[in-house]
Amino acid sequence: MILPAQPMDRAKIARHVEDALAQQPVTDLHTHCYTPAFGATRYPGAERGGLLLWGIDELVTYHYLVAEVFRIVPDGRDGMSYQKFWRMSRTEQADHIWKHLFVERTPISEACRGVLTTLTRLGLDPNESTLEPYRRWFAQQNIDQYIDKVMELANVDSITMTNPVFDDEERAMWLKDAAIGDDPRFEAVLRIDPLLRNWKEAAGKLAQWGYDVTNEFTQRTIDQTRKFLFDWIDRQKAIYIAMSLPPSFTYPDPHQVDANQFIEKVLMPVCRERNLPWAMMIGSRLGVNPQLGDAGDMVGRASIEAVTNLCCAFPENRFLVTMLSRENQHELCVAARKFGNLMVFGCWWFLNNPVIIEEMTRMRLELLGTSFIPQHSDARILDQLIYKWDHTRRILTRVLTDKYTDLSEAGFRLTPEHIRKDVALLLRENFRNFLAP
Ligand code: RAT
Ligand code: ZN
Repeated sequence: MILPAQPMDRAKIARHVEDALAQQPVTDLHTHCYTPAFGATRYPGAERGGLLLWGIDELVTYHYLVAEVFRIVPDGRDGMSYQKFWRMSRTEQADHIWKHLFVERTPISEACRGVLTTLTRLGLDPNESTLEPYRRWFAQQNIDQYIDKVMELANVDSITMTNPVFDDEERAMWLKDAAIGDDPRFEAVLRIDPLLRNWKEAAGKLAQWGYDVTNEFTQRTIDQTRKFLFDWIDRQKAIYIAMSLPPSFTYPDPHQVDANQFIEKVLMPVCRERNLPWAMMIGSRLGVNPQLGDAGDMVGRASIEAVTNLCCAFPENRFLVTMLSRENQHELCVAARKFGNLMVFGCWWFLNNPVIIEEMTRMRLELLGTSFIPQHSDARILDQLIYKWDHTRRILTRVLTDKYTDLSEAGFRLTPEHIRKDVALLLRENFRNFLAP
């Protein structure tokens, strides 16, 4: 008779998991951070000098925190109003948020806690009553070296940008000098939401930019829209194409022939020709409260059929998918069991909270083994890479320790090498392999 393996002790498993997670660099597949060539926030003063946002005033005015401060000091109370807030300078907005969310209240929300973790990991005391000491510290940093420091603290080996070609400011920068994206620490992603959210308007823009495109899907329009995508994939050296889509997104859509045509005749062939995945981020209802700006978007439950129909109809294409509603997570996992061309990724936006990350990660491990990408940071402000990955690594430690303990108790001869291999898949290799199968 073969004797069952001696189970590895839980405390020992926890140590191996923690070490493996600390040592494994992350390839962060979705952020809103930019190379310094796009221009950066300037200190002192926290003036926006471009698209790379960093430093204390940006951290504190993150749109997740703007939403939270308007719960404490709502529009119309204590002389505050949406208009007044948006007229304030960035430093005034930051002071207002610091006072109400960090000094007068306990900063217990995940977005508040994130600022604290970031400051602490940078070696600063997060208990100051004003932002001035932090401002002085940030004013001494050189942005180029600071990127290295942040990447080292977060243990991130590559930052994937989001590059919305329909954003006028950003488009102009790429057109002026495509080398703007060339920085070995960053990779680009072609982001094209308007082509599905509003084809007619997007087609009008393409025509303005010199492509011979009309509203109708003639062969000429198809060819020229493809050319537009090829031009921008090449200019940006994009590693995938991304879109954020509303909860109502469906495929095929009986009411939106344009959207079906765009997917079938333009997007899928372009992705196939360039061997690029299409990242669908599904479930964002934009501008539910437009007065809140970026903070005014909402979540909505979406249809999983859109995903399964696409994976089935285009077996030669690859789909990176994240969904915003908690209610969609189980069916998205089940869909991934059916389609090898579907890669589930991240805990997006309102899901990026410990309680939900933990639940989603456990469910994904139980349904998909290690064949998914547990997280992306969605960092809009460079420094957030530190806390987003710190918090995620803590949760992964708990979840993986539990899972390996179960395995060990089931008789599996677990070694530190198994743990290292799995962690590498989850934090880096699954994404890299999906890009280049
Ligand atoms: O998480 C966010 O900051 C959102 O505002 C969005 O940027 C979202 O992640 C997106 O990429 O559309
Ligand atoms: Zn994002």
